[in-house]
Amino acid sequence: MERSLVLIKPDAMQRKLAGIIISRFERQGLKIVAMKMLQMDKTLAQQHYAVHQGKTFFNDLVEFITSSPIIAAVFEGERAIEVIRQTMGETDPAKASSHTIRGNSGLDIQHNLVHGSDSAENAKREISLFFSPDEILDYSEEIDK
Ligand code: IDP
Ligand code: MG
Repeated sequence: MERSLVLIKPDAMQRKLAGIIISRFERQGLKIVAMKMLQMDKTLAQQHYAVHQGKTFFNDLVEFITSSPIIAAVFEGERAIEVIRQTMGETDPAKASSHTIRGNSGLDIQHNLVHGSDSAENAKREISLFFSPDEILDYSEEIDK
């Protein structure tokens, strides 16, 4: 069982695509175990995107991700990291398959709607930036009538 951090980015919130994005991951059999809406500050953005520090697009990326509220969520399931990356599509919507979220609805490489962790190690690090352990809630997938 794996967990991945998903961010519904400012462009997705502004375009009212949050529900569709969440729904696509749920339909892949992934379970929401944490979720919150927040506006990221510069410190959190720089920590979250620390691997990109020094790149040409870093400052624009931090400015964009902090520009408006987002939804942060933890999805859990088998191969969750890979399933989410495949469902999102490639970073640049112009290169992503039209069957993916980014390929179908993303506008450009910055406005690509969604973040998903790219490895188990990064998922762990990213989840801990957004959620304390007691905000991650496990529950059965059986319907409890
Ligand atoms: P990912 O989101 O598919 O994992 P990364 O390479 O980790 O892609 O880049 C993080 C984010 O930075 C991307 O989702 C995108 O919003 C932004 N980004 C990446 N490359 C560029 C670029 O060349 N120009 C502008 N923004 C970029
Ligand atoms: Mg990445």
